[in-house]
Amino acid sequence: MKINFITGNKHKVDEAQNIFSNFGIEIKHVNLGYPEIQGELEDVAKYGAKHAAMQLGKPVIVEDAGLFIKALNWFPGTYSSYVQETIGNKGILKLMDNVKDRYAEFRSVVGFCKPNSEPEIFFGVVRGHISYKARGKYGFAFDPIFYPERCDKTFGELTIEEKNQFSHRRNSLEKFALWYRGD
Ligand code: ITT
Repeated sequence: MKINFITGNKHKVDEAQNIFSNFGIEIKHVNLGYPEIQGELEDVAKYGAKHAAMQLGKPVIVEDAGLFIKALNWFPGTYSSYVQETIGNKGILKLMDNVKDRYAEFRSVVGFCKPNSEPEIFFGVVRGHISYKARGKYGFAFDPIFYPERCDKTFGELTIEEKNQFSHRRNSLEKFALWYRGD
């Protein structure tokens, strides 16, 4: 089984490839780009999947994700990409200076769509907290400042296989994979 994954983020492709290998699904990476409307992750994934499926003329998945920090009113959320590129992890740690409630979660929504049909979405989340210091050389973006629940390492200190055992992306892609295979 093969599926077209529309993304410009190579890290997502590597993670998805590793996750799907458990489910007998192969990925074809297509860096087509799609309009990211401003809105909730679900809306972005639905609109993006529908648009990309029409443009490619084939079934596709897209994935929209973000880091949601409770004490910052769930910022950066859907602005994660922009925030990572501008203030980065240093900026987030600064905003979290002296903040006691460090609860945060990564959320991921996979959108699947065939041309001329309506999209399906699959939601994934991983709970955790924001570190005081960036740690680790693995992963990407916010990984070095995020401790998943019941883990004494940040995502940045986990190998891709370890992160993939319980990440937000694992949860959303696994739901999709089971549905796609018809389990
Ligand atoms: P595509 O939209 O092309 O797939 P993107 O990098 O723009 O790639 P998103 O809009 O879904 O993807 O991502 C929002 C940002 O959230 C992303 O750029 C990272 O900064 C951050 N992010 C998402 N998943 C992450 C993860 O697993 N680890 C660390 N940061 C993550």
